Amino acid sequence: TLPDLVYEPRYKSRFACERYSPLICPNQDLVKELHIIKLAREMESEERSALSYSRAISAIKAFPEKIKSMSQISDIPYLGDKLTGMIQEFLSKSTISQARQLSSDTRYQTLISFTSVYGIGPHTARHLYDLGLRTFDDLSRYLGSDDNAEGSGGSFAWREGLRLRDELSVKIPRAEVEEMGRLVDNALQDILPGSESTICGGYRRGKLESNDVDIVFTHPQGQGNKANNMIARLVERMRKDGLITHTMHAPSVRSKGSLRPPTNHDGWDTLDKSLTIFNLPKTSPYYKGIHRRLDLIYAPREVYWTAVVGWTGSTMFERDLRLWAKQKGLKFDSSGITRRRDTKALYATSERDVFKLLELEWIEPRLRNA
Ligand code: TTP
Ligand code: MN
Ligand code: MN
Ligand code: MN
Repeated sequence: TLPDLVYEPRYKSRFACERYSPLICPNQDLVKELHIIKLAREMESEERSALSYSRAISAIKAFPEKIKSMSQISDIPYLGDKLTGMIQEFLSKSTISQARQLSSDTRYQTLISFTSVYGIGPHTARHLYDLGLRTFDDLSRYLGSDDNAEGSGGSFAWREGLRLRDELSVKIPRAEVEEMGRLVDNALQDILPGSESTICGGYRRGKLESNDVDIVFTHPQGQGNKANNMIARLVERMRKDGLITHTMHAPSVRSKGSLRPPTNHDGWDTLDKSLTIFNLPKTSPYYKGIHRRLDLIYAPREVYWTAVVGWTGSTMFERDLRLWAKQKGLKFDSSGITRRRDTKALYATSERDVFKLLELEWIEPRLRNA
């Protein structure tokens, strides 16, 4: 038989992990407009609707040419009647009326600004909005009044989040991300020589500016999920050096001495991690006195490359990696790949090997901006 000579463009795939998704696509203006509607759905916790928009946006990101007529889009997956109508509107007016309405809507604007406070999600933001709060000043007055009903734990975290909000909303340029990576690696080599670390997240996908820094690390002898509390030791070391000022989530500390198995606490993976607030030393040439968000993730040696793939993202790419794996009889998350029928663990020896095990064609990090 003849080989299949019909070239199937990748953008047609229903799986983001098969498509090439550049950081900036030819239809970026359309994507921006749809993104507003998606965010509005997220703010209202309309998860299904938000996911439909995410899927459509992600599919459009992989389309290789500028959309000029409706005839071009028939092969793009996830474009139902509603989305098709919006694209039609965009082609004639260069805007989408629903997106325009939303961007000038007080509720939308307020919910977006409240969720920009670390620790405040859509649910809390809606609650605060319903109490009549509209500005950060309203929010600080409310938190300061001590007659709020949120309980001390919640309001303490928000107060810190609010205090740091302006700093944490400043994006991090690549050079500073790299400086942070060096400082983390130095600390790591001090406590455990021979450790290895990779800066993942948006930085690895080529973003010029990141919202935070995600670093996955391991050690050649590191086995088991906790591996001598590597996360706790690294965080403690960096705290002593003044590099880390806050830790928001540290499962290793909470479950210290506990015999419970690792839990899939955040719905992502079971890896040991700490979500921290980082501060460059004054001696650094990049020092600007701005706190940064830093996520540290420890991966046992045998799942290091799976963790690197899992934390490189994008979120849609990760979501579809999980669905793709399922369809192949496998289970994928950052903490490992397992075969479903016998729960046998499959270990990858490189990033490319992760793709190979999943029977996926290689896609470089910069094309994973799904
Ligand atoms: P994020 O840091 O949330 O996002 P990002 O790095 O893509 O973009 P930026 O920080 O500039 O806003 O997450 C990094 C990747 O890690 C994300 O694409 C999916 C994955 N991830 C997890 O595996 N577990 C988690 O708990 C989160 C939040 C993300
Ligand atoms: Mn938030
Ligand atoms: Mn990130
Ligand atoms: Mn992160």
